[in-house]
Amino acid sequence: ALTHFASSFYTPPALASPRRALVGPVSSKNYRSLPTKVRCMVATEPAGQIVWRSANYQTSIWEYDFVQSLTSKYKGEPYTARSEKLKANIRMMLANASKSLDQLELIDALQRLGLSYHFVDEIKSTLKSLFYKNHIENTKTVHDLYATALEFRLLRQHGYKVPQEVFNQFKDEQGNFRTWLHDDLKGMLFLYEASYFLVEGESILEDARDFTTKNLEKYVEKCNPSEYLSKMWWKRTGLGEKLDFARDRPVENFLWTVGIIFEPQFGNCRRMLTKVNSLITTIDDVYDVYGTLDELELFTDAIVRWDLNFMDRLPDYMKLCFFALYNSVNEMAYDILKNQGIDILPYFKKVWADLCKSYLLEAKWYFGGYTPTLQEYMDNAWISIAAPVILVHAYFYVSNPTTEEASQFMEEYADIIRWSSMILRLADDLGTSTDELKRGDISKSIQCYMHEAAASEEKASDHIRNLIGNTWKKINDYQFINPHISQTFIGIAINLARMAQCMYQYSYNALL
Ligand code: 0FV
Ligand code: MN
Ligand code: MN
Ligand code: MN
Ligand code: MN
Repeated sequence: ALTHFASSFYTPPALASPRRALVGPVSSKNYRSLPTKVRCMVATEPAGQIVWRSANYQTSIWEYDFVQSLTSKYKGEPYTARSEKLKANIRMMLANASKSLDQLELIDALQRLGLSYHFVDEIKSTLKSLFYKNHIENTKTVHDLYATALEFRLLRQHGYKVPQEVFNQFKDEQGNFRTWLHDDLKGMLFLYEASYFLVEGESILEDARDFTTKNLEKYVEKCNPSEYLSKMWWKRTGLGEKLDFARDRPVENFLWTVGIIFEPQFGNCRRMLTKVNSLITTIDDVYDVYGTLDELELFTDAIVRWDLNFMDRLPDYMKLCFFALYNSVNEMAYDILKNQGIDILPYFKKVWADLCKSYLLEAKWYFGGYTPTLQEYMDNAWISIAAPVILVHAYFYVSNPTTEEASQFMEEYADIIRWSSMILRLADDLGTSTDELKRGDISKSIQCYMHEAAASEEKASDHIRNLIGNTWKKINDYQFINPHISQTFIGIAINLARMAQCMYQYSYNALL
């Protein structure tokens, strides 16, 4: 009996015995010309017969003639002469370096760049004289940890067995590495690398490796408290794999955050917003694509109550989303409580509940076949685009407000949040509504306006673009009227709107 990977890969009668074609020598040409469908098939036969499968690989894109045609313009003159000149310069630098540390650093750089093979002899003689000076004649020079470790490593790499005891000077009376070394990051890193050149029985180097590993890890954690937590966070939620109807787009979600705030010191904010965006897009798809109205009512209720006890009423796929959202948002709020000492969970809960309520209203419109007026639509849609969720999360990751400032924020910033949200909504509608309607979704701003004003799609799109333009005027004015308000936050709100226009410029469907 033939078993197929998928019934659609049905074997055409003419090739009903594809194994025959493969018995005996088969030229690659014949093999390639077999129809793709046949190659996808697995044949399982009673014992003794051939079982044949194929990975269905594409044929090579590297045609022989193409590979042969590749050349490099860097061959021959003037590049040969230039490279000889540069090599001579390096030899001079190595010979003329006044300090041994300069020589060592140069050798290290050449090795790391993969260029040291040009200077084998020079490097050899430099290290030889260094070894004799420092370890045979024992001319005492005081080195810090970094220089000692660098010299130790390079000499060992090149076959000189420098004794491990050179590191004893960095230990205290009890034989432990001195605690002040913790702050010498560069020294730590170089000692760590040096420690890998140990041989059997060299316990000083073993200790060095443990000591530096522990402290370097601590340092990384201190710089980036959530680095470990966020790494593949998305994979750990399982949402990408388990919810096949939903978007699985962590990279695109990250790209948005780079547009929202790019400066290096806000890396943590970007990591958190990537999580937020991933949760938003997944839950949006639950409401727009997959959930029945009954299920969506239950889900909304569970989110509004923010209560795990309501989870058992949900279907399994919703349990997964609910639990992921609940854990992730609680964890973010916990982070802020721990690091900044304020409890902002109520604000997070509120924006997520508002979002789900706005999603539910849209679902009701959809299942009821209702087309609202543009105004009625927009009163809900600036929330359902999720910008308030994004912006409220962002606020707490870029500022360090007191409890009082935090509660003021929710009122004082309402306008700028609303305008930024409107632009995101309108730009998203311009970019996504055609496909959304095809898929089965509610009327978006364009369609609401077409319905209400009996306008053509073109006229309606113009109207929406006008609304975007008018909203920009308000945003621009806001900065003049409210000079006391956090510039960083206003920057985020503005950038979200700018990013929306950038992302949806050519319709966003290729990305989402
Ligand atoms: C867009 O999806 C979407 F989910 C956005 C813009 C929310 C924020 C997410 C990121 C910034 C990544 P879709 O067009 O399906 O949203 P609607 O609200 O139209 O269903
Ligand atoms: Mn998927
Ligand atoms: Mn959607
Ligand atoms: Mn939606
Ligand atoms: Mn949309």
